[in-house]
Amino acid sequence: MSSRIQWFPGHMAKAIRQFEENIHLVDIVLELVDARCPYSSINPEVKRISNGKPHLMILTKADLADKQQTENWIKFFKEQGNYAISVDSKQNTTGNYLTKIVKHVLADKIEANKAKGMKNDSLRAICVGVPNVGKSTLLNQVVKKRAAQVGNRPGVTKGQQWLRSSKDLELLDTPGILWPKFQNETIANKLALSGAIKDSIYHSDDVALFALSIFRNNCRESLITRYKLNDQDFELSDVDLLLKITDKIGMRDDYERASNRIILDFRRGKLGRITLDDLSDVDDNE
Ligand SMILES: Nc1nc2c(ncn2[C@@H]2O[C@H](COP(=O)(O)OP(=O)(O)OP(=O)(O)O)[C@@H](O)[C@H]2O)c(=O)[nH]1
Ligand SMILES: [Mg+2]
Repeated sequence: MSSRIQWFPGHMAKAIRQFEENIHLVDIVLELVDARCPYSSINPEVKRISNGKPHLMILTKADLADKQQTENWIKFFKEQGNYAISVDSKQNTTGNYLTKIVKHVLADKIEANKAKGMKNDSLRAICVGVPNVGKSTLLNQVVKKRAAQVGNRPGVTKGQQWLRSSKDLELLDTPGILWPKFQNETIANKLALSGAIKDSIYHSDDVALFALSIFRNNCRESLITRYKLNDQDFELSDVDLLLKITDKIGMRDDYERASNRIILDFRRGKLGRITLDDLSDVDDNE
């Protein structure tokens, strides 16, 4: 799949360049990853560009991810020396929670500012992450208004935008960034499934087949209920299972339409809370 897709359009290069240009303006980097694929949505460029700045990993859309898996991933990231939290940005309390954590991570800086008599100096944060991960939604929660445009497709935020909260925090919202090279096709599939990649640049049947290969182990009961399957259907190959589902949900042989349905059902949480990344996916050579 990755070989067939132009992953790195010009505006991605521009977004990375802007991130590099603005890193010196901020006190902290908020790196958003999708709780459903927290490992696959880490952008290896972010740590490099952050250049040692305080860094907070935020696992977004935790309401859609498996709770236990999210805890496992947070523990993993903390063991790697990161600050890490998970959020559900649909909750109105999330903005205050994030402000509190940012102030905790920057406690030393706040103390130093006070000592210099700069008590009211704003803290500045930049928010980065793959497209559609929930950057603008989260920042809107912090500033408590719809200051940034949001939408359920990648590429909604087109340029950088400063947002200001009443709590001494200035936040730089940025367009989503994908990186030049994907380590492998699995990562590309997970990002496509979670909605980080424009629908027009992948084949929905490829992504749906990938999804079924995971879901048949992760959420078999949900598949049975939602698509009117039975246990024997799971003896079928992924391709035949997709054709079976297509038929069962009344789409005859339009497997592409059925593929889109499966992808959307996952994204909307209709198949339950599912995490695509497993700790066993971690590459020990990193
Ligand atoms: N269920 C759930 N949906 C979320 C959460 N955060 C964001 N969303 C949804 O995800 C979609 C994308 O949100 P945005 O805030 O526009 O994402 P973004 O990262 O700014 O996207 P780009 O600007 O395109 O890079 C929207 O439909 C949000 O409602 C969350 O915590 N849980
Ligand atoms: Mg945005």
